Amino acid sequence: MENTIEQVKSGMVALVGPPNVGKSTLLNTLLGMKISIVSPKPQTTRNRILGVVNGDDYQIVMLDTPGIHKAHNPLNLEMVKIALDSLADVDVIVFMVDVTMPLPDPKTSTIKHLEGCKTPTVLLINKVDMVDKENLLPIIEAYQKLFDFKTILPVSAMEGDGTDLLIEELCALLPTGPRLYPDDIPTDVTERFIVAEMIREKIFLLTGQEIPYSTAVTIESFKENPNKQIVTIHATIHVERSSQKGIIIGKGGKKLQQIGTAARQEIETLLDQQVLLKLWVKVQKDWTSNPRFLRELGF
Ligand SMILES: Nc1nc2c(ncn2[C@@H]2O[C@H](COP(=O)(O)OP(=O)(O)OP(=O)(O)O)[C@@H](O)[C@H]2O)c(=O)[nH]1
Ligand SMILES: [Mg+2]
Repeated sequence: MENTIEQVKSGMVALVGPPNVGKSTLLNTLLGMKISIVSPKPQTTRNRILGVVNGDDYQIVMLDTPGIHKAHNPLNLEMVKIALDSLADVDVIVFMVDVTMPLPDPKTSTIKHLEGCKTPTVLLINKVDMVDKENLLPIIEAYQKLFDFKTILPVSAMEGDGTDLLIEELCALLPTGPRLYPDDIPTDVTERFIVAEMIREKIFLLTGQEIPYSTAVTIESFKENPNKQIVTIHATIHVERSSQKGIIIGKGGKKLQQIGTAARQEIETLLDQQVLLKLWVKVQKDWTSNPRFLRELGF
């Protein structure tokens, strides 16, 4: 009997661009589930988040990445490095911009990182739900002059507008081969990682100023009750200074409670189980520039 491996359009795609343009939103929309956290603040994503988008005749392995920005401290330098490293060894680059933002300067902006890359690059102009359609053409034409994009697609990652066309375009650029990942596993990140990220997302949503950028979350324990009724999760929120600890905890513990409730609800949806979430806040002095702690966080 002949043993043939199914051949499909299959390969790796890096999703890169400036912060806050909607990269993580797009990954979640394509997957039909939330694995990558989203917030209205820039520099939300800190890691490379792999998502496997499967169709009957394709498998797109998409890498969501931190927004490329001018980095100063070691944490941000690591984040930008993760994004730039993802440009190597992919079959296609998807570069995303926000239609409401001014056109980038090709010499100084993130676009300069595409120069010299031989990999075919698709430009996604995201958030088109925010502008009138008739204003799009001049924007597309202006981007055409900036770089030799294979194609330029206006999309709304949030509303899923233009994503079918994106998949078609990616399939046209991907090689034919076997699927690289099993087709029933949407990501390579662990549940523990996503849980920590969901807590971090709530901190991005519920606190201001420098607090989100001074915060990291680690999972201390993750215990499933033998009768599978409830999962108990203990997590630590690390901050850089003791004044920040007070802000995260809030008056009478209110802020921490808000963060915990919002995170728990989302973790319950993810795990499809009841969750008991316990949060601690710990000062890890100046952790964003502490190489050892950054290593502990997986950087
Ligand atoms: N109106 C509109 N808003 C969007 C769309 N896509 C994303 N957003 C919003 O834009 C903000 C940033 O979205 P993210 O997906 O976190 O952006 P990102 O590029 O992953 O950001 P970083 O991880 O910080 O680099 C959030 O408030 C999203 O809800 C879109 O298509 N339309
Ligand atoms: Mg992101």
